[in-house]
Amino acid sequence: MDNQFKLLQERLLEELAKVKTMNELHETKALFLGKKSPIQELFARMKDLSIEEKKTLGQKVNWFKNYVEEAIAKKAEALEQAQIIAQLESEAIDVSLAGIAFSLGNKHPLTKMTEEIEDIFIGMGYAIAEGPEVELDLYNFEMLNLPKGHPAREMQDSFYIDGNTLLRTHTSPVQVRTLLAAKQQPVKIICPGKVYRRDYDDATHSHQFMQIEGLVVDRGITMSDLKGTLTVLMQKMFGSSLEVRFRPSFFPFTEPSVEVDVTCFKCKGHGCSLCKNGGWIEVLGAGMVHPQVLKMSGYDPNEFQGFAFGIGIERLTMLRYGIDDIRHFYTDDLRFLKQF
Ligand code: 2U9
Repeated sequence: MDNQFKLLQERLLEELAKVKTMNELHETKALFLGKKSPIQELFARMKDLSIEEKKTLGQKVNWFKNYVEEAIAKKAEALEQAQIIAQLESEAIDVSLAGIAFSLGNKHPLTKMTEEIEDIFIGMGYAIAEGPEVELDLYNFEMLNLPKGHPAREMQDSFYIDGNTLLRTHTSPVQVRTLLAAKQQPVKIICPGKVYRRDYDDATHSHQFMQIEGLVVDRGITMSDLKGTLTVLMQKMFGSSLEVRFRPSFFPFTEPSVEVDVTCFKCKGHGCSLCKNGGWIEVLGAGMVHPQVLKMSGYDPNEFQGFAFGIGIERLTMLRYGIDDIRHFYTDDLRFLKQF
């Protein structure tokens, strides 16, 4: 009998040595303690033994059972440990390896300039309005005091889609749409966006460029509101010591109209190549909204007045950073774009 246990013990150790997985371990356990195992056979045989024999065999069987369970538990622990070690090894990170460099992009200079101007106007209580780039002749020209055949239309040679539809030549139609929707309520907006003109592309012209236009319509708006607002804008952008000059000009949609110059921010007005020795740089156009334009959008010019302005984003960005060719903005050369 003792010999039988010894053999079982040896077989158990042999089997356990072969076990590689938890499943195999369960199978081995069943082999030695399960229903058809030799141990169960011994139990079954016990009923035919004397009390004394039962006692001795019972003790041995129990001892063997404990022995098997302990050996199985030890093997289970060893398997778990081995699995953890294998996992750790497979997931190991070599912290001394060189990393993969992430290249962080940056905003396009035109986006940066647009956002900077937007922030200044938001700070003065303006809302941002946007509209379609494919526009009706009615909103792009007619309602801005540029009827069919008006000579000023030719200065904005346009991309027509059909007789009534074109790519907008300025963002002014967004202002017209806003006025119509506001139905005689005051309006205070800026309109950033892309505009299109049939132009030959060169260092200072592009058939597509960006504008920000602004419009304030309310009771009692005067030319001094226009001057104050645009002076604040320029001083916030180029420094508080900058001087602003308003020269008479002409636009069909404003009366009176002005061109706005600032003291050259490169030479502070002494004269240099940037300001062509004049000491002043032209930065934008503006004016009081023409009474006819107010009337066409449903506002009584005797009750409402307004001022409007237009900024060419490319030109302003070129002046600020000393960029000599407008085409740099559109050719996606990283050597250019990474400088902003
Ligand atoms: C409404 C009434 C008036 C918009 C204005 C300008 C003056 C202007 C140019 C700047 C450089 C165009 O991009 S540019 O070539 N724009 O000088 N724009 S006043 O006036 C409006 C607009 C809408 C209803």
